[in-house]
Amino acid sequence: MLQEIEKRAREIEKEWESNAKEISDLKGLEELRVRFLGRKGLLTQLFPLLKELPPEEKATAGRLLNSLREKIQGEIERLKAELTEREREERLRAEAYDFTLPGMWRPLGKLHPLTQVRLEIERIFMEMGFEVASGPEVETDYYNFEALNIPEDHPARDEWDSFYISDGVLLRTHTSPVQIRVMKSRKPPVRIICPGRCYRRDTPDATHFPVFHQVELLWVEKGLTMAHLKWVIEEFVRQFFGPGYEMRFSADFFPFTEPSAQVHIRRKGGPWLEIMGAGMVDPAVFEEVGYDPEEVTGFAFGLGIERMAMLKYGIDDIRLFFQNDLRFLKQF
Ligand code: FA5
Repeated sequence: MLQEIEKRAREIEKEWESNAKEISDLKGLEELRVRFLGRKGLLTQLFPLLKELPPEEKATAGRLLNSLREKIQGEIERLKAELTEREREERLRAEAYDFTLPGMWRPLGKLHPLTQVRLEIERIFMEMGFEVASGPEVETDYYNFEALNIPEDHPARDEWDSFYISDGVLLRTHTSPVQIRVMKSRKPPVRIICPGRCYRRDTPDATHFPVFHQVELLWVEKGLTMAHLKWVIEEFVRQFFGPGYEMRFSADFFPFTEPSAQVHIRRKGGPWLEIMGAGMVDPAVFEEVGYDPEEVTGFAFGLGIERMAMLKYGIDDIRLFFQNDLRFLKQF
């Protein structure tokens, strides 16, 4: 019986040793502990046999089994500490940031310079008390020409040659039709600006493009004069450009304003650039929209956003805005 127990103990020890070598995680270790030392464990099962041995053999076998149990227990403790540490390190390694990796790079978009300029223009006029209005880019002959006192055979139409969608329907050549739409829809006083895209059959050159942007302004109220017009434009130019620029008014003609003017701007010493047409609203236009020209007066202008941007940023060719060359666009 003693030999039998000793033999079993040796086998268990061997089996433990080979099993313990294979262990790679805490879960496996716990399974092994249960298999050898658990309530029905391989080693545990030998202890009841001691009762059947004579006293002197019992002591020998008892020592043997106890020392084996202690050995296994000791190794379990050691493995447990080792595996815990290893698992902690693995977790840390998986969670840790590698600061030597290259950073993630995401290109950041920007507003197009024309959009930036438009927003700046809107800001200045909104602070002066103007409201932003809008109208369609596909317009009828009536709003684009007729109602603005430009009848069908008027020579001014040549200047604003456009792209026609169908008979009497065209891509608007300026933002002035919005004046008509707004005045027809409400009573004076009116104080609006209208930024928007315009189209003309202009051959592209350094200062012209077939698609461009204007900002229309219209102020109608009792008692407005040319002096108000001049102040609004001067104040706007002062805020938009700051010092270092010069402005000049000169006489012009538009069928829908009387008198009419054009405004040129230049950087001190640079070439003049026409930025807008302006004038006092013609009585014929007021009559067309149902306002009484004896009662109210008003003024309007239409300025070119591209030209404003060219002057502000020192750009000498309008075509750069539409080429989408990132080397150009990134500068703003
Ligand atoms: C007009 O379009 C009038 N509607 C302006 C106006 C409004 C006058 C209200 C009186 C009262 P004009 O054709 O001059 O006017 O154009 C005004 C501005 O638009 C020009 O000064 C210029 O800055 C810009 N512009 C005109 N055509 C082009 C183009 N092909 N490319 C770029 N900018 C242009």
